[in-house]
Amino acid sequence: MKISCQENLLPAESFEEKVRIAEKIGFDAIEVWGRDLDARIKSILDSISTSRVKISTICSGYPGDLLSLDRKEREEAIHGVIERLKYASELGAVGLIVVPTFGKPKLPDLYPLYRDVLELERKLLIEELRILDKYAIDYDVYILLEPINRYETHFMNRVLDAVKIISEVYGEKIAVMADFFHMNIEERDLSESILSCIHLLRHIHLADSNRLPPGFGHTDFRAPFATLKKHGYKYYMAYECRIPEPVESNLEKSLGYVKKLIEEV
Ligand code: LER
Ligand code: MN
Repeated sequence: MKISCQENLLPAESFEEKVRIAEKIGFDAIEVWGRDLDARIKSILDSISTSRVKISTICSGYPGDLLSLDRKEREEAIHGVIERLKYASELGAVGLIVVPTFGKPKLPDLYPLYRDVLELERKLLIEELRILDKYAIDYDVYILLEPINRYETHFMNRVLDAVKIISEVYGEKIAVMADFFHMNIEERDLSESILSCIHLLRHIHLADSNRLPPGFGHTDFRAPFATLKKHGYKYYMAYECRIPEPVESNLEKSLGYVKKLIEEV
């Protein structure tokens, strides 16, 4: 298991300095945001060229909405995902994190043509993922579908929702990413949930119950970490949380806690 940290959590102005701090704290990689990558990719590549720190993943940052009612917005999202798959490949990252939509449904309820709006959304997303899978194969990176809790989206709240969608795409490069903060709200048992998607699991977001760093809330990471270890999970877990001041020493403290747990389970 390798551990990454989202770029915005690292207390520095320049990317070069963030890489230095990530390395000093003991992270293996940095997760970058998908915005403005065109302008930033060269300096990101330059910054990691002399470091052991890698780029684990790209988090979203594309325009549009894959489940918008407006064709232009869907096309923008499809194009934006394709562009970031290329960047992921150039950065040597595992893939791009994709949240199909935030908030309420934007499509109409077409009952009885579809059972409900969720069925229509699922069918639309599956067709889009079939298009995107071809690019992901070419670039040899994953599209990492992220289930998000019910307060942020109505669509794909649980890891099994993502597994079911992927099983209908018949794609090679569509995978699940599991976020401990969202799982803590939506799943009955963290370890069982991990187990239910382990064959498709290619990335994880790390946060405690209160979205502070692991060790600062009440999530019990032991059983899910043991499941990951038992099944030889070899991809990244990336910190996505709020870090209380002083940021650098709290990141260090939490990372120590996570590494010790992984060793112990
Ligand atoms: C949003 O809550 C989240 O978890 C992000 O990873 C989505 O991009
Ligand atoms: Mn997340």
